[in-house]
Amino acid sequence: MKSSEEGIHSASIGGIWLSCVMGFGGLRIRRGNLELNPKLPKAWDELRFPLVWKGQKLTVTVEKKGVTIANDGSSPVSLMVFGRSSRVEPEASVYVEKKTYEAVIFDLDGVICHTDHYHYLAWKEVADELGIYFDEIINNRLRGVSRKESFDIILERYDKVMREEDKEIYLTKKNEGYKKLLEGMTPSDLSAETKNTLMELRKRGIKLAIGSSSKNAGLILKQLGLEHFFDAISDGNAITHSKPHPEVFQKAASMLNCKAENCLVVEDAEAGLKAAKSGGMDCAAVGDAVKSILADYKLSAFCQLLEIVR
Ligand code: B16
Ligand code: MG
Repeated sequence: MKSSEEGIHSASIGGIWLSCVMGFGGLRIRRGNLELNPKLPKAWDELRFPLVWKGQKLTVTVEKKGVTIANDGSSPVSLMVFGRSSRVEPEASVYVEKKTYEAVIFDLDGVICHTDHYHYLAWKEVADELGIYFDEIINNRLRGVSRKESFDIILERYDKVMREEDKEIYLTKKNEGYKKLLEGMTPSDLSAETKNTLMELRKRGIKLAIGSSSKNAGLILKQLGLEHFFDAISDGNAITHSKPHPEVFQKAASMLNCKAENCLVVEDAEAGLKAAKSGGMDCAAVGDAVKSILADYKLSAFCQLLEIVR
């Protein structure tokens, strides 16, 4: 009772196990999936614990730079380690290295804020005027794609050929409608979770940038009260190729003076994930993009970034 050097009180063993395995080992069971997100105290070199998961005997060894999971069972085990999906075959082990990121590059529409719905409403008005069928599923294809390319996707269902000068008229109309909707945005449109996560990343010394295809990125950030928050803003005004080309993220990385492999991109669009991967960057998906095989991390909540970037 005086101190643990005389032994540990048996009634505390469960608490100690929880502190080590769930605390430093970062073990969680979320939506029926096993997750490991370990972080060792500075003075520890290693933490090892046995585990039985769905009848399979595992041994988890946490070191400073990564984790080894050994499967002594007879069936494969799938789990998430540092936010990445891993699979350990029977009588085998895998080592997962902890990645460290210097910078996070955020897509804007659909990630930092939900202007993706405003895009939908503005396009819907144009489509209705032209008698073109348009719904939220088609709208998903416009995520991350430039204004002009978005209109070309909508026009796939148009039975006439539109002249370039007429296209320009509708593009302007759409943008005016969209900007009108943006006028109603205020800093309260930035969710508390997003704001707190951004602040915490900043506190951890991570460089933060925007990588958006939108030419309205500056206006959106101003409406949200974030015009001076990011270390770099790379947007649709300064690029010649829209996502899935990596240019917008490469520009952001170079503005931050960071190598591609040290950047993590956060995206809600398949086009954006492709852009990140072809630029040599890891990517975390939010929203519908989590279904993509390109996503290195699948976020079900924005604040999960804090488990990946630390
Ligand atoms: P604008 P992101 C993209 O922004 C949108 O996802 C996409 O739907 C839009 O067409 C594009 O910006 C261009 O936007 O018309 O404002 O220039 O997701 O890359 O931040
Ligand atoms: Mg987006």
